[in-house]
Amino acid sequence: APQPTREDKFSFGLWTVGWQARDLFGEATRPVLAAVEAVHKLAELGAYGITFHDDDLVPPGSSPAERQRIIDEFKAALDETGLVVPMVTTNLFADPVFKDGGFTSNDRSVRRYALRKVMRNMDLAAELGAQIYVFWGGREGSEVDFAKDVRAALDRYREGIDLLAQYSIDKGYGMRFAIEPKPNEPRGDILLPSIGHALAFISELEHHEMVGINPETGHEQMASLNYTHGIAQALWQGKLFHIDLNGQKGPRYDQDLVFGYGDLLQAFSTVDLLENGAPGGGPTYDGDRHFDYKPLRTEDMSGVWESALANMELYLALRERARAFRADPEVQEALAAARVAELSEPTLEPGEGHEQLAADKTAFEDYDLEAARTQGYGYARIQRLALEHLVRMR
Ligand code: 3MF
Ligand code: MG
Ligand code: MG
Ligand code: MG
Repeated sequence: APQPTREDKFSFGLWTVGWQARDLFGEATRPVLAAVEAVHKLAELGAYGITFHDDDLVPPGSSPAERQRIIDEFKAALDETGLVVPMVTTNLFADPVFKDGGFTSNDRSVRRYALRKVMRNMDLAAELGAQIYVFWGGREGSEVDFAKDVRAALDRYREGIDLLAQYSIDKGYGMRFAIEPKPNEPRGDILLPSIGHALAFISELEHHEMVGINPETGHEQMASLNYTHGIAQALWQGKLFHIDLNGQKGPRYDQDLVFGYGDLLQAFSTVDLLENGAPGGGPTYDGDRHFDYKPLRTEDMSGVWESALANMELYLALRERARAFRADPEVQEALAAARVAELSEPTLEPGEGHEQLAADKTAFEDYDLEAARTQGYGYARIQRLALEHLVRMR
C-alpha cells in the first residue's frame, strides 16, 4: 500500500481519532486520548497536520494555569514532530448554553457569549499559526418553524461573522474563514444546510472575500447531493478554503465513515478533481486534505489508528488510480469522443451578441435538429473505463 508522507498534506481533527464513541444510545467505549499522544501517533502515521475545537484541546472548566500547561505541552509536541495546525474551530454545540444556537440563539446574551468564545480561541489559533478558521453552526437552526425567524437569524449570523472577520483584520491575524454546511443533526433543520446555501450567504457578508466554505463529503450526501459537483462549484467561485473528507452511505444520520467507505465511485471523482483539476482548467485546491471521520464504536485504540491510516491510504490509492485514468490513451480518446473539452469553448463567437446569434441561421432555422436529437454522447464508455480503472481491471 502507498505510504502517506508530509508532502501529501493529510490532516485530522483531534475530535476524530480522539472520539470516545459516546453516541445517542451508549456510553463511551474508548478512553480519553491525550492531545500530545494524538500528535505523536498522527506524525508517525505520516500525517501533516492536526486541527481542533477549543474544547477538544482544553477541557471546558480548566483553570487559566491548567489551560496554559495544556497549550504548552501541545506546542512542544508539535515542535518535536513537525506536525502543523492548518485549521482551528470552535465548539459552539456541546455546552447546553448553545442548545438554541451560538450566533443565532433567540437569547441575545448567548449570542454575545458565543462571539467571545470564538474570539478567545482565534487568539490561540493565531498563536499556533492556523490560517483557516472553520465555522460549523451545528446548533444554528430549529425544530419549530414558528419559533425561529430565519431572516432575523441570518441577520445575526452575518453580524457574528462580520464582527469576527473584523477581529481577525484588526488583530492582524490574516485568517480566512470557512463555513461548513450541514442539512440537519443535531438540529432538526440547520441554517446554511448545503454548499449552495452557504455560498449565497457569504455573498451578503461585509468581508465576503475572506470567507469561503469547508464542505464535508457526508453532509452533502445526507441531502442526496453530489459532493464532487459541490466542491467543483466552490472552486469555480474561488471559495473552497478547506475540506472535510469522509464517507457516508446515502441519506441517513451523519455517519462520518472513513473516506471512500460510502460512495466509492464519488470518492474517486472527488480525488480526481482535487488532484487533476477540471479538464477545462480553473482554480484548484491546495490546502490540507482534512479527514473528519469517526472510528467505529466497536474498536479499541488499535482500530482507531488502523482507520486513520485507512483514510490516507485510500486517498493515495484513489490518487494513483485517477492519474492512471487520466494517462490512459483509451480514456483520452473516449473523453475526446465525448467532447468533454468542447464545453470549455464559449457558446458565442468572440464579439458576438444576441443580434449576431439571431442572424445565424445555422443556429436555428437551418439547424440539423434530427442529428442533434439522435446523437450519442459516449458517456457510457467513460463510466465503464472509470470503473475499470477504479477496480484495477486496467
Ligand atoms: C459535525 C462536523 C463538525 C465540524 C467541526 C468543524 C464536529 O458534523 O462535521 O465536527 O467538522 O465542528 O470542522
Ligand atoms: Mg459528518
Ligand atoms: Mg460531522
Ligand atoms: Mg465536518
